[in-house]
Amino acid sequence: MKIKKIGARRILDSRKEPTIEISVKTEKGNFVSSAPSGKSRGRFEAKPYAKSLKEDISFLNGLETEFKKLRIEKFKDLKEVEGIINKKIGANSLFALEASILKALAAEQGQELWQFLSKGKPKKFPFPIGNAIGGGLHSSNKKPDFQEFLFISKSRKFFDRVFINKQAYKLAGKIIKAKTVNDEGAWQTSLDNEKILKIMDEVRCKVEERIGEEIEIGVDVAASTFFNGEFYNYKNKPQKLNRKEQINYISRLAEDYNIGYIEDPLEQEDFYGFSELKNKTRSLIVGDDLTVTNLIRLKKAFQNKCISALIVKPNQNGSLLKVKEICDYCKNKGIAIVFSHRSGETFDNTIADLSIAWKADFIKTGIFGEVREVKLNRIIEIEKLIE
Ligand code: 2PG
Ligand code: MG
Repeated sequence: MKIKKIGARRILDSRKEPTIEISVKTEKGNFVSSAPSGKSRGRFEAKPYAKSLKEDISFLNGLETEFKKLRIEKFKDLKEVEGIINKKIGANSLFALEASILKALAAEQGQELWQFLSKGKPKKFPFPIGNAIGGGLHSSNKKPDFQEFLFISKSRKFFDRVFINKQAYKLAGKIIKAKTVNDEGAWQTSLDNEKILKIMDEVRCKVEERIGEEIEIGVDVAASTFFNGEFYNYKNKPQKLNRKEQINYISRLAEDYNIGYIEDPLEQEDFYGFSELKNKTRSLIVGDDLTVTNLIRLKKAFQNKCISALIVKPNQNGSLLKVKEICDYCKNKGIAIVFSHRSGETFDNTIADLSIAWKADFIKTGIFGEVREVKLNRIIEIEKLIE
């Protein structure tokens, strides 16, 4: 495949904050991708831009001659692209660039992106993890300390899973009499963690009773966002917990409210705390800020038996070659893969195709709001296509 032109520009994400969009022009057309951006960003995640968005854009727009010389035919040829880039742009820019190139490559072969990146038809579809009630850095005013209260429908078909998560979301909103949503489309409330968990558990039981299908509840504690270096400093309700107390608190909540999925229950440097908690509970213990889509941190988390699932945010890393390596490592070691959106999103649906191609177990991409739904709808479209 020959690249005719690369165009980088600034667009606004769902939070109206600037992000990067990159188009790759080939004989087959123009292929566009954009990168999202996080708010509760892990301290160890790769920088979104080398120096600034503006400088990444002008660097990319100046590479026309180098890209014109390239011949790329397969996924592994992204190595050539990364050679040209030579670490001169940040993770957001690299992700958007590689995603556009892969879309162009797939089109060159008359394939969908997920098809190009995998062999054969998908045998399974990820379980969608939907943010129903929000707190922490993603919400405003008096709010719960945990960042996300999640529903995970375990229905057989992806289409039904999305529908059931939405039913649970609506019911939860009704019970808490929610009026506003946060930047991820999750309901905002001033209730505390435990009151919300009680309601989530109630909704779970009602939905299971009505629909006759299993639905799980989960939380993203995002514990680093309220850890002050010594204590977990809760504001609603106020409590200061040390490491040991935090582990006991989370494992008690998991037991009392049947929480099946717990993301970032401890701060991003406490590998041993993660493994202590994992020993104490049957819930899935998920690394996000701990592991930041980075193979070295993932290996450390595996060696210390910290996690049973990994959040994969491609723009936390940038290189899709590395993201694939991370997915392969997880498959090898029996760690579940959770592809994830960011709180500031765009209409790009690349993660939907990646989650299918690289056999993710879950996809966390919200319930409500167009930028979230495009990703779910893309997977529904793939499911219909192969039926
Ligand atoms: C998270 C994400 C997405 P952010 O912590 O899992 O929900 O948040 O994009 O702000 O990092
Ligand atoms: Mg998280």
